[in-house]
This record gives sequence, C-alpha cells and structure tokens, in this order.
Amino acid sequence: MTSVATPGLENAPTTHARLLAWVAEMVELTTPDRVVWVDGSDEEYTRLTDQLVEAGTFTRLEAKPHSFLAQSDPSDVARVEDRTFICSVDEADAGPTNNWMEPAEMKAVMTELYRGCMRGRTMYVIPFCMGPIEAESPMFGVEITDSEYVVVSMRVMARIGTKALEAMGTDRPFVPAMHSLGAPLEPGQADVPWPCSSTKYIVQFPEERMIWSYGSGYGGNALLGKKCYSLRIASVMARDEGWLAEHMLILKLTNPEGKVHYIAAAFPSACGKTNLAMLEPTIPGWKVETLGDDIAWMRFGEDGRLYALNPEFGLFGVAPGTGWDTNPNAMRAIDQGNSVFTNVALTDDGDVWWEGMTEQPPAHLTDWKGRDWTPDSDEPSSHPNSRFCTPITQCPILAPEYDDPKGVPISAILFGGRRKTTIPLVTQARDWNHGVFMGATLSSETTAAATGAVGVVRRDPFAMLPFIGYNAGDYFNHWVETGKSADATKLPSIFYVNWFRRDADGGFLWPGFGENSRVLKWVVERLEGTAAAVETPVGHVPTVDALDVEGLGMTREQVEAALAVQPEEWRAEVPQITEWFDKFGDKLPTTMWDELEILKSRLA
Ligand code: SAT
Ligand code: MN
Repeated sequence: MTSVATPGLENAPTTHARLLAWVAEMVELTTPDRVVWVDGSDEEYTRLTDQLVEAGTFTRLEAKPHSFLAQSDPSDVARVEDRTFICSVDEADAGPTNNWMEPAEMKAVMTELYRGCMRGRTMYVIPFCMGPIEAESPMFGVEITDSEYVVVSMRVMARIGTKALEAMGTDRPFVPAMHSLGAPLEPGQADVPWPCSSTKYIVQFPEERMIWSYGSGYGGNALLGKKCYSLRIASVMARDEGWLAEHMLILKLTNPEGKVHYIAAAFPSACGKTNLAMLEPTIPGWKVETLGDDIAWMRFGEDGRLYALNPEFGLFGVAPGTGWDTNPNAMRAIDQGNSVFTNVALTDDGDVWWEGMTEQPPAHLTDWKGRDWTPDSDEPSSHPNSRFCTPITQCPILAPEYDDPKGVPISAILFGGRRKTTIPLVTQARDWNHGVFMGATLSSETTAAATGAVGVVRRDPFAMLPFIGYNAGDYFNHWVETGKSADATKLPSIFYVNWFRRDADGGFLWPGFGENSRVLKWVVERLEGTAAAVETPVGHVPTVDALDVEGLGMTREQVEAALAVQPEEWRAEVPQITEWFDKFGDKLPTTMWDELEILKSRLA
C-alpha cells in the first residue's frame, strides 16, 4: 500500500494520466484525510481486516481462517432499485424500466453530496479487472471508495490491485466507479460500525461508461464491479459491440459417456443460481462443475458458437437456505475461510450460522442485529438477504477452464423464475425468437435481494429487470438481432424452467436442488436429439416418460402436474404479457408481438 498525503498524488504507483486526473478531481471534491492505492496484497488484507475488527465493523471468526462477520446498519441490507438510475443523455434510452434523470442534473445533485463526503476518512483507489487480466481486451475499472469493507470484498469478487494497475499501463481505457458511504467524520467524532447515509444514489452514466454510487455499503450498491459495471454498463457496451452481458450462471455438465455441455442460466436474484451452478447430480454418472454463479459475458467465437465468461472472481451468495443438504459445495467453499459474511448470525464458538445451514439450529446465537437469539426467538437469526463472499477458487468443483479468457461454448441457455403456478418444470423454445420471447416475458415472485415487497409476481425480463443499462425494448431487439447475426445451427437452444411450482396444498411439486440434474439431463438429451417431448402451446415439454424420475418416489400424476400446461392459466397470462409489452411502444421488436400472436392462436 502506498499512502499519499492529499491532495498531492506525487507517489501514485501509476503514470496513467486519465486515472491520475480523475483521482485528483475526486480528492479535491471529497477531501479525504489520506489516499491509499490498493495493491491487493495479503499484508494489505490483514491490515484492513484488523482495522475493520478494531472499528467494530467486523467480528473475527474463531472457527474459520481469515474470515469475518459484518453486521450492517439494519437499513442497508439490499439493493435499492428505487434509488438506482440510468442517466443516459436521452431519457428514451433509459426506457420504461429504469429510473432516469438528466446526467447534468444528477451530477449537480451528487456533486453536492460528494463535496467533503470523505472528510475524516481514507480514500481507497482500487484498480480492478472484470474477467481475466490476460484477455485480449481486458475490461478494466477503478473504484474509488471510502469503505474498507468494500476494499476487502472487492478483493474477493474481482481481480484487483497492482496486477490490474500495471496491465492498465499509461493509457488503457477503464470504467471510473466512484463510491462513498456518505458519512464524513468531524474532528473527534466517533465512527459507527456501519457508516452509510439515508440518502442513496446508485447511478450509471452509460455514454460515459461511468458509475457514481452514494450512501450505501451493501454489495450490489457498493461493489461497483458487480451489477453496476458487469451488467448495467457492460450491457450497453455489449449492445454497441455485438455481444451479451447477462445475469447468468455458467456450468459444465458431463454425461456418463464423458460428453461435455456448457449451460448458462438466468434467474432473478435469490432464486437459486448459486445452488444450480454447484449442483451435485443425484443421477448416477452425471457431473456438474462450476464456472460462474451470477454473471456471464457472451461473445461469438471464430467457430460461430457463443462463448461465455464469468467476469467475477468470487461468490456473493445468499446465505439462508445454503446448507450441507442443499448446496454442499458452497459449504465446502465457505469452510476454507477467506470469507466475509454479512448479516448472518454468530455462534458462541465464533462461527457463522443461518437458517437452513443445518437442520437443528444451535441453542444460542447472536443474531444479525447483535441480539441474543434462541430457537424460540420470533425472528430469523439472519437477514433473508444475508450473504457469504468467498473466493470462487475455493469451490471444490470449479471447472479448470473457469478463467480461460476465451470462455466456454454454450449449448443451452435456461431462463427461470419463481412461480407458484402456470410455468411447467421445463419447456424448450421452438427456436431462438421463441426463446427471446420466453426471456422477455420471464416473471418471478420478488425476493429479499432488493428492498420492497417480497412474493409479488413481476415481469423480470431475462432476470435483468434491475440490471439492463438501457431501454429494455432495445435490449430485446439486441437479443433478436444477435440470433439473426448467427448461424442458427450453432446458437444455444433456449429453455424455460420453474423449480418453484406448487400443488393445491401449497407444497412444491418438484424437489429441486440436486434433483434438478434430471432436468439438465433432459435438456442435454434434447440437444442430442434423444429425448421425447410433447409440443404444447408454450413450447416443447418432456413427456412423462422422458423425464428421468427413477428413485424419486413421485407418482405419475405428480410428474404430470409439474409438467402440465394448463391453457386457462396461460390465457390469464396473455393480458399481462400484452400490458407488459405495451410499455415499450415502438421499441418493442415486432417479433415479440408475432410470438404473442402465435401463443394466442395456439391457446385458442
Ligand atoms: O446485487 S447483489 O449482487 O448484491 C445480489 C443480487 O441481488 O444478486
Ligand atoms: Mn445476482
């Protein structure tokens, strides 16, 4: 770490002119007490985590090496979608699904918030790279932050520090990502364990490829390489350059004959992406390996196939519901330590616990708000959006090619949401445009990953609703155009899955978790032309006999119920889709209306 007295940047470890100018400008605006250039070293990690323990932000976990528990301010626990803005020059480019403000107006508002906002604090400059630094065109960013928690978490989630800065050279482009907790300290003022502000802004300036964030320390609001860069800004780059930046896991599936398929899958936040990415198949001979659990960047390779790359370097998974029976590989990754846990409970022997980790809760815990907790307590011990932040390299089933800058060729894309009714366990699209229609109309019941009501059905196109950095109508069109530009025989096949359908008594119709390997098996057998399907109004659904349910103990009726396409349920869906599409006016590609007409006529 190099410490530099403000405002001079004489000892900065770079001569990158644009970077130096930007840092100098932000120093002058935010007036931190000191500037630290983050190098990403172990010594730095130790120093910062010691400091966080001293400040009361972190509790050191006695039971896991180099691991810490952070308890946030109870108001700062999730992404704030109503405070998230796409400040494109033209309002129409933000579209009907994003908040918008004129860039100059937003900059004026935020400049006043940023003025003096780092007083009494340290400014950290974090050079980072999303995806491998060895890539042909490495995707650099630099985050400025006044949060040690952000520095420590970014070290897990991205490739950061000296190696990124050196690769940036003197003039490589980078995404400037400005972050402040918005909690300056007056001389002598005591700090709180989780500084933040009640005023929050999470802002993307798409034309400038720039991010400004203020007031929150929570992951998706503050680790700016993640949703802000790798989805909102990258989706704009992808539109302009002819690739795809998507909210998708990437997994490698090997069948008993040793044949490999790579699958990408989009689900809204907190719908099981991490679990699917690390699935342990229950069917003999099948193997899953992990490449990514949240974000995929996909580009066409020279052979005409679509290749996916995980730009991240860590896992930022939902803790509750992650356990030895639901996701043993995540548990094994976590157990190796080097992790930051946020808003979970602390055990009396210095470990973490959350709902769903073990069947029996410990007799006593300290809950995420620091209160005594017993199994008789009224509230859960951990916040429903509490998180583990763990290096992906600790995943025991990490595929060796996870950091190949070329990416891996994708055979199938899955879309999925959380729906109690209507959507069958799995449906194969007839073709690319039908698959785009499935993505564009994806719906899910809301979760705790964002503030707001939980359990309400909303359209979440491509599981990207909060992450599309431009007009969603244009984004659908980009998907249509992507299909047109490609050799149709080489495009991935598209599927729609729903693990969350319920029976009349409210019970899940499908056991989920490791048993989802049976659905993956059918998907792969469809690609290879060996599995049977029935053509329904909504696409190809497995015949009851085509889905391998051996040993599951499900009755034929139960399998039928999980796979059923009920025309009356779908007829009720049509006006909702129409209303959804109407939002986009001229921006909606006509192919989407055509697909809706096909659906209507098939339901008639
Ligand atoms: O936004 S986060 O990346 O912090 C978590 C999520 O919502 O997927
Ligand atoms: Mn996510």
